[in-house]
Amino acid sequence: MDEQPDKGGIKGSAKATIQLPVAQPSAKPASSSPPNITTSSNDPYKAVRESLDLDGFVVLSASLFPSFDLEALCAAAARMTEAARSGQWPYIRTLPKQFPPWPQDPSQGIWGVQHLLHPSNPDHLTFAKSYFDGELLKYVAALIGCGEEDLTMELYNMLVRPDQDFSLRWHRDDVVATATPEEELERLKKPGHHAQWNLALYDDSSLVLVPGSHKRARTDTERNADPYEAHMPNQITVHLKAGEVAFYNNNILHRGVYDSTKERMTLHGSIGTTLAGSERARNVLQHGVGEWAKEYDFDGFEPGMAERAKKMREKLVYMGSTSGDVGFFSKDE
Ligand SMILES: O=C(O)CCC(=O)C(=O)O
Ligand SMILES: [Fe+2]
Repeated sequence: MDEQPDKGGIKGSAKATIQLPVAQPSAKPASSSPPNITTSSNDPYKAVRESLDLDGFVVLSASLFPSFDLEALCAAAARMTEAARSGQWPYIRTLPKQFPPWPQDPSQGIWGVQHLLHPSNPDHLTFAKSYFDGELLKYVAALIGCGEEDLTMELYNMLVRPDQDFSLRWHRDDVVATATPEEELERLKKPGHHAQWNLALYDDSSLVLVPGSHKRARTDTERNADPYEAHMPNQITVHLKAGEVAFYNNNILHRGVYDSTKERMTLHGSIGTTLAGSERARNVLQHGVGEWAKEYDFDGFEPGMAERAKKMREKLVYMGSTSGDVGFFSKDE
């Protein structure tokens, strides 16, 4: 039963989680995610931003998002995963590839399902309700440091249990492994201009990261470590209970470690801002979202959400139409 999603609400068990305005102390072992809320602010959005800036990740309790319909999301996620595994949904992350583009052949198994908001997905509206959720967007704008009117639609994908154990190497999403320390720092000191999150529909302990590494170049140990090093100094595993949301800086040093015996359906989203100009174009458009965003319709949305979503979609379409050929972050890996 512990793999069933909960319904939000205040949860005494959400140890590593922000229960704003006061964090719960952690009773988990040191290798778990620590309680990383700073309580210097009474403004919950600001407090979450401080934690993200300091540690490079922050875990939010399910109780902060009461409008997420976890039951509907779980049912839709199960249908999508089934379609993806059986070759009926072509947008997939396939083993053993780490980065886009992924071949559309699921025969070696999948670890992700792409484009949950694609208009041809019969469940796209269910996913859209969580992506364009009013409260989520407030956190996203606060974390990016922009107004809600500046938000840009980006990606909504799902990370799922592979059929065999699989892992991603240590990486930063937008700094290549061959970067010199100077190049790393140069990139890391620029604002990220987006927010990225994992919303777990089942308990999920797949994301491993080194807190604070989003602000510094790799140490010699990190640089020279095996790409799949199981015990990087100071690494932690982010433990999410179903319904919890982890925001993380996508340039934190991190990896995914996937257990084929444990169900995983974790919604993996990102939202950007017009402040980014064309900086986010490659990271976003390499996933192919530019190809269908234009066709996205808002039938069935409640009016407030439709209005927000339309504005966010327009900005994505604009980015696609002005960016030309963006290429890929790491095409052959
Ligand atoms: O599985 C995860 O949560 C992390 C995935 C990841 O690092 C990536 O897709 O770049
Ligand atoms: Fe990543």
